[in-house]
This record gives sequence, structure tokens and C-alpha cells, in this order.
Amino acid sequence: MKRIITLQDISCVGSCSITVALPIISAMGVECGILPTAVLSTHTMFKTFTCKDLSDQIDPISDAWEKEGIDFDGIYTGYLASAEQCRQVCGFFDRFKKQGNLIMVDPAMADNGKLYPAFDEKFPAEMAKVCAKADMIVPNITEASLLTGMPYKEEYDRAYIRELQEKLLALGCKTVVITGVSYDPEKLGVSSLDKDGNEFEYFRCRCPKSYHGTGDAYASVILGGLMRGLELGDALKLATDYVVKCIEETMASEDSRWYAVDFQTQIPYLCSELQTYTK
Ligand code: PXL
Repeated sequence: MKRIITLQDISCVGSCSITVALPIISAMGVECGILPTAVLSTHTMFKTFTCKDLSDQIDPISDAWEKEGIDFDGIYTGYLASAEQCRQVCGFFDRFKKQGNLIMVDPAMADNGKLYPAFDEKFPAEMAKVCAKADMIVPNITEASLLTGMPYKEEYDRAYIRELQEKLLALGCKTVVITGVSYDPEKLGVSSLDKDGNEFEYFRCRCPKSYHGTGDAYASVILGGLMRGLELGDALKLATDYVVKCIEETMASEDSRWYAVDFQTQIPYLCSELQTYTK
């Protein structure tokens, strides 16, 4: 069994970050270690939330793992609490990068044209340094524009997405996966480009609603899929199909929560789909 480590916050209630990555990646048959970067009462879309930064734990925990000879097949970072923590995470990559393991960065910091409330405008430049060290990054369009300095657009064409991808590759990462891409009002999906020019796109019908936590579920399935040996294109299809199913079921549910997608109820669907790819 492959082992990955994910560095992101624990939002105690809110179904995001570690509380999404841990169940999804485990259900996919991959050991999921965690390095919590902060503990929050909820995610930051709630009006009131607490946040205890755990930056001072990153180095001692890493030291202990190094002494124990623990290593990882994948390193997956999500929401990071501060610019300083971005610098620490770069140091973590330097320590735990090895030949053949995969660093995946979800620069979770913005959506719908806006930075999340906890960040200031200097934060994207620090996150860009984290992305530079990654094998793969999975930004949405808002994050891609903040990382590259390109204008954020709600209406765009393929040339705009291609330029974002090329500028992101120029940061230093090897593969760019942009989520939430749409060239047709009826369709929404994903577009990837790697440094050798390989591209992949996959679209499904656009769901009329969007929910928090879908980016975290998406990234978790991509990483889980890659760890289970899927080609990138198959991992992106699996992640897209799963997230669409989660959104559809959340819309249909009478007791869904405002603050998160119901990713939990569709874990059996995810596992049975995964089997069709790994047979
Ligand atoms: O889902 C991304 C995310 C993760 N962690 C925290 C967040 C958010 C999005 O708002 O606030 C703390």
C-alpha cells in the first residue's frame, strides 16, 4: 500500500481539508498520514472562527519522521495558514522529496475572483514558491490568475486557459491541472497541461449549484487515483465524475449543509468507480 502525507489545516467542523482528504484517500486504499498546519473551529466561510497556527510543530514532527526513516510516496498540500508556513512547507519538500515520489500542491487560497478572508494580497507570491517546487498543481482559475498575475476572467477562451497554464509551468512545476474550466455555459470541467506539452480536458454538465469543499475532494481523488496507478487522465475523470455525483446528491438532499458538499455519502460510488479503473 502506498503512503502519502497531507499538509493542511484541520477545520474541526466544515468538511474541508484534512477531514475530506483523510476519509477519501483512505477509502481509495492509500495510507494517508497528516501534518496539521493549523486547527480551526470551522473553515473560514463561517462568520466566527478560531485559528491556532501549528507552524511550530512542522519541524519537530519532520525531525521525528526523519529519525524513524519514514518516507512518503506522495506529498499533498492544501490550505496553508500563513506566508511563513508556505516557507516551511518548501523546507518540508526539500527534506522529503525523493526520486519517484509525487508532490501535489492545491494552492487553496481563493475562489470566484477573491482571496479567502484570512489572506492578504502578498500571500499568492509565497504560494507561488510552493507551487514552483511541485510536480503537479491543481489551482482553480482564480488561484491560477493570482499565481501568475494574469487578470481574472469569468468569460474566456482556450487561449486564456493555455496562457495561464504556460505561465504556471514557467513557475517550475511539471504538470498544471486547472479546475472549474468552462468554454460552454452548459459544461464545466478540467484542463491539464504538462511541461512536455501533453494536454487533457474533460467536461461534464454544469451543475446549477456549487458547494464548499469540492476542490478538496477533487484534489484528494486525483492524488488517491495516481497512487493507485491511474493515468492522469483517468484520475481526472474519476475526480470529476465523483465531485459531480457529490454535488447532484447534495442538491437532491433535504438536509444538506450550507457549508459543505455531502462527499461522505458518495464514497461507495467512488470506490466502485475506482475498481473499474484498477481491474
Ligand atoms: O476548502 C478550502 C479551505 C480549507 N481550509 C480552510 C478554508 C477553506 C476554504 O474556505 O477556509 C480553513
